[in-house]
Amino acid sequence: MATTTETTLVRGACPHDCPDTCATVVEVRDGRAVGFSGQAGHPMTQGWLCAKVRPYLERVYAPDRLQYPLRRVGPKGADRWQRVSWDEAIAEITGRWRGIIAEHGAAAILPYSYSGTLGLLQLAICNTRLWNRMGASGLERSICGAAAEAAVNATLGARLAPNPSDVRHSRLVLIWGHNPASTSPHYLPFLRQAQRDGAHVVVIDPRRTLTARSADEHLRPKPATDGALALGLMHVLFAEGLHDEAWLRTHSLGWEALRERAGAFPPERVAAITGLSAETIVALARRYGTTKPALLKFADGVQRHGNGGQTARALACLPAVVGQIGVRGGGLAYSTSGYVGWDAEAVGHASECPPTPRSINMNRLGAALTGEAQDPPVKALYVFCANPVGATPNAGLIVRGLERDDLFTVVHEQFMTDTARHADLVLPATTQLEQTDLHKPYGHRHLQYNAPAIAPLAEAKSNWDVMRLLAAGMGYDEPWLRQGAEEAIDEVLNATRATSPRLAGVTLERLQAEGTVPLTITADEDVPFANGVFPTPSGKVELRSETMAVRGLDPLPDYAPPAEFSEGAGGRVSAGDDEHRGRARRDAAPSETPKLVLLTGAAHHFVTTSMANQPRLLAKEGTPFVEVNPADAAARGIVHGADVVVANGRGSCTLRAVVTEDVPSGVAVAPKGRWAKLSPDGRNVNWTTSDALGDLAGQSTFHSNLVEIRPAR
Ligand SMILES: Nc1nc2c(c(=O)[nH]1)N[C@H]1C(S)=C(S)[C@@H](COP(=O)(O)OP(=O)(O)OC[C@H]3O[C@@H](n4cnc5c(=O)[nH]c(N)nc54)[C@H](O)[C@@H]3O)O[C@H]1N2
Ligand SMILES: Nc1nc2c(c(=O)[nH]1)N[C@H]1C(S)=C(S)[C@@H](COP(=O)(O)OP(=O)(O)OC[C@H]3O[C@@H](n4cnc5c(=O)[nH]c(N)nc54)[C@H](O)[C@@H]3O)O[C@H]1N2
Ligand code: SF4
Ligand SMILES: [Mo]
Repeated sequence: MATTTETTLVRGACPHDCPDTCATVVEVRDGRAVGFSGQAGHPMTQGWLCAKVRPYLERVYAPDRLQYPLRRVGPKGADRWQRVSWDEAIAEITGRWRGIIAEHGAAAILPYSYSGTLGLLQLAICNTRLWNRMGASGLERSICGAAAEAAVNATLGARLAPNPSDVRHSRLVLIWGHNPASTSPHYLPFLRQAQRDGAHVVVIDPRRTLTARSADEHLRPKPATDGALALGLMHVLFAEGLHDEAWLRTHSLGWEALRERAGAFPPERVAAITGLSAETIVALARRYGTTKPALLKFADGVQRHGNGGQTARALACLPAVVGQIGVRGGGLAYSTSGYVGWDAEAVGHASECPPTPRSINMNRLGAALTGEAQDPPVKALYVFCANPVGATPNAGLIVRGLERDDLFTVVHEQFMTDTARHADLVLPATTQLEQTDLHKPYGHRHLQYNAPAIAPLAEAKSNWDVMRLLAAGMGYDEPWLRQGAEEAIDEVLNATRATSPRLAGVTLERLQAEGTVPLTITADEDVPFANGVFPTPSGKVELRSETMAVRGLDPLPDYAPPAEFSEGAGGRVSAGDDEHRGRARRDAAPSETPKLVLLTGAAHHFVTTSMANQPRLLAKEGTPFVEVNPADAAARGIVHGADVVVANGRGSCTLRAVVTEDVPSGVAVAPKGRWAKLSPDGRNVNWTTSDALGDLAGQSTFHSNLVEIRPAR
């Protein structure tokens, strides 16, 4: 007789670096996850998951999931391993760390993590507590959106954004250097509805992206010229009296200085810089000045340039010029992460710890490992929730650093990534189905609790469980290094709620019972800044920003091309690394044709390198490719479907040429995320990307990347 086993449903959160922070439901039978879906009725998720996360159970139960701690037996990077016990692994790590601390100090230990999960416990708390207690080197987390975050904060005082569904009130939507059809897919149904109701959608992106395909208008400026375009629009708005002077007088600081700055950007000059026609620029300005409500939506891709900080400043100022801040259906949609900030002391307990001895910019990891970090040099690296060899610029230099015999590297991972394979010890990590967490989104305003649905696979452990073992192994006995998962989350929640009215009534019990809990946003706050409160130093929108001036930066938005475009690619390969530079230079053959700007934004089926090893998603994404315009292909003898070498002074990789009008002449596109070890020549685009820092907040500059492309022999 057949027995019916009971199915339980467990609510969770998608952990990935994505503004949608979907609410998930795991169906569990006999301790095994048998179903995975999006929660019906959730205001953002609306019952469906994106193409990349829908097959999540294939990831959870993948045959190549790491199951046991592994110790390297061959040379570094040779991928030869021996299984060890957790006790042995923890004893070895803490023993090595104690020796390094005794000889060099704890600053010689560098934790490196970023966005494998965005959870409060498994990321934020794990980023801080153990390392603060130890006095390890800090990490400057500026690989993604640091410049835009700083620019938006300086201009408006906080990163607040409209409810995504409020786009239905918009009559005009500018989607600027942002590709939500791939990177925030749950925004698209709201946008489509707005379009059906008559909103005009303009996408501003050099590439014809999935988002651009369904826009009403697609403008294709040259890369990194958006600051000039925004100032050019302001020029026309002010010159034609389309600015909202009454609003500017009441709510902003420095609008006359901005008007003067914009005066230097007449349409003809901006046309020469951006490659758009002067008529197009004037037409867009008039449309933006006369169609209301008008929403400007951007994300982080557009600011990953040497001048990205000033670009983001110009974009953040634009809605104020037309008086569209605080208007339903108008405004700036960048991020909702400013509604609540977790209480930093509860997260990291820094006040009970030694001061952080120094901070290393994560974009400079390769340089740091090969000589830039001195006194002490980095002697130990602990990587979790990140895959720097695949995702961090100037990857060739990172690999050289990881090959150092005197560097002790531990990687805590779900899979044997490009980074893990260079480790001395690899520790198996749980997936989101096997761990507890709390998620605060950056694209909407609902908290999402993630309850564990199944037991950890084999010997996998969560980040927090490993942190607790490491703390115990180091002999640290602070209670906040021993808490259970729920206890740690509860501590931060309570501390944050004590000062943040937006968490009023939000308790752990309620999160566990309801899964999804909206932030408490009062009616006068529902449209960001409608109450006229701007938490800047002046209490106004700072078009002229004192915060920027204090940092020694231009207080007004401006445009200058990124250094890469004037110095040439590879001009900034890390100082003192002549051998690497020489080798990389040889990879870049001398060429008669001008270099192309290589943009490496999001792939549709991966989140950076996460999922880029899942066979069915790889099949959908196809062979690693680079898109080249037909004119550029012809000039270089490049044939559609043939292999090409993409190279500059930093390094090279081999990709399949896709010859297409989807990219304009002068620009090439090869989406990020490919695993080097699954690529034709064992390298990905980040062998070419620059580790130079941008103009604000130590920002990465992935897209300011000049390359040569030639047929592979
Ligand atoms: N499917 C998928 N979704 C993702 C991710 C992913 O890897 N895959 N990554 C996640 C992460 S980590 C992030 S930060 C977000 C990023 O989200 P987005 O910012 O939307 O994504 P990107 O593709 O990085 O960049 C957006 C667009 O910027 C364009 N761009 C580059 N340079 C310029 C420029 O100079 N001017 C203009 N106008 N446009 C330019 C690119 O062509 C690209 O289409 O997405 C998240 N979501
Ligand atoms: N060329 C180029 N490169 C880029 C960008 C670009 O535009 N162009 N964009 C950059 C951006 S925006 C970002 S945000 C970064 C992202 O860079 P990373 O944060 O390094 O992101 P991923 O490459 O997705 O690697 C995350 C890793 O974490 C692991 N992981 C997932 N969950 C857990 C967990 O719970 N515990 C542990 N221990 N591990 C876990 C995953 O298996 C995965 O290997 O990439 C950057 N890289
Ligand atoms: S990656 Fe984004 S869209 Fe996909 S399930 Fe996760 S949160 Fe939702
Ligand atoms: Mo990112």
